[in-house]
Amino acid sequence: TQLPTLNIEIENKTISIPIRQRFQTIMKEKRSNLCLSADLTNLDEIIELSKLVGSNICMLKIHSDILTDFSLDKIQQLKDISRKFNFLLLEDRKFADIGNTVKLQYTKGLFRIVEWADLVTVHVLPGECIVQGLEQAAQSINEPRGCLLIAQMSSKGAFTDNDDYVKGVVECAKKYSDFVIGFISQSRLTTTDKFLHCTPGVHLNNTGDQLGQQYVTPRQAIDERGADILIVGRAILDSINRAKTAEEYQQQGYQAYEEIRKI
Ligand code: 5BU
Repeated sequence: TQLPTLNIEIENKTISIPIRQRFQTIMKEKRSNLCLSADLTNLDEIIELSKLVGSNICMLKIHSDILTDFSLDKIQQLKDISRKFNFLLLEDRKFADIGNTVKLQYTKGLFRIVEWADLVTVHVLPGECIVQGLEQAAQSINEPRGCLLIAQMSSKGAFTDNDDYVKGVVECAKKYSDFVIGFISQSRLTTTDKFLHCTPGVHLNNTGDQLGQQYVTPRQAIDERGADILIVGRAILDSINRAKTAEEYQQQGYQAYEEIRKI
């Protein structure tokens, strides 16, 4: 099945860009492998923050179910900003149910995620049917959509710390590689550059939080954890100057990425 692609008009010619290629182009053009995890409970505040750091990030990740003021109007505003500043929107939904249910969760309810999120996160615990359900639902939208499979987690004692499980996730990614563009991971899982490895648990000053989160530095995430994309939340959100801190993570992250991945 052919997934819809983003149609962009250039000199009256329409070209189609698949989401994987678009992501890689954004990273190169903006010299950024920084994904801001905007874990704030107010969408108005996220909208303002996205304008402040829009030029520093390649992706903005949100949890729509923690927002107290979610509306489709406001999420459309965020989508417009993401197009203007050229970054992707990731809804960290962590789908984890059977194909039929995730299809409904992706398209219906208050959030109608498929209408605005370029990417979503997915647990493969239920088996490959979860990816089939989401991919089917994505075909109702005339814009490119993709997902990141959660292969490994950053939290202490995660049950994803199991080789057989991770192997299964990688197999699933290979089988559905039109829709699956990468992983949420804590190590390099494939030798090809086809799959983007996105790594949460990144902080320059802390080693963890009180609830099991475990941090490494941007350089360690890339060098030791095989990251392409750094997912950074509180290190930026809790800093005194969010814009300046985002710029620091962008610069440190991309410099290490260029050196280590030799791109
Ligand atoms: P932090 O503030 O940088 O710790 O936030 C990390 C974000 O990444 C947060 O939104 C988590 O829900 C998300 N996350 C994570 O921390 N670890 C994981 O393994 C996965 C997601 Br999957």
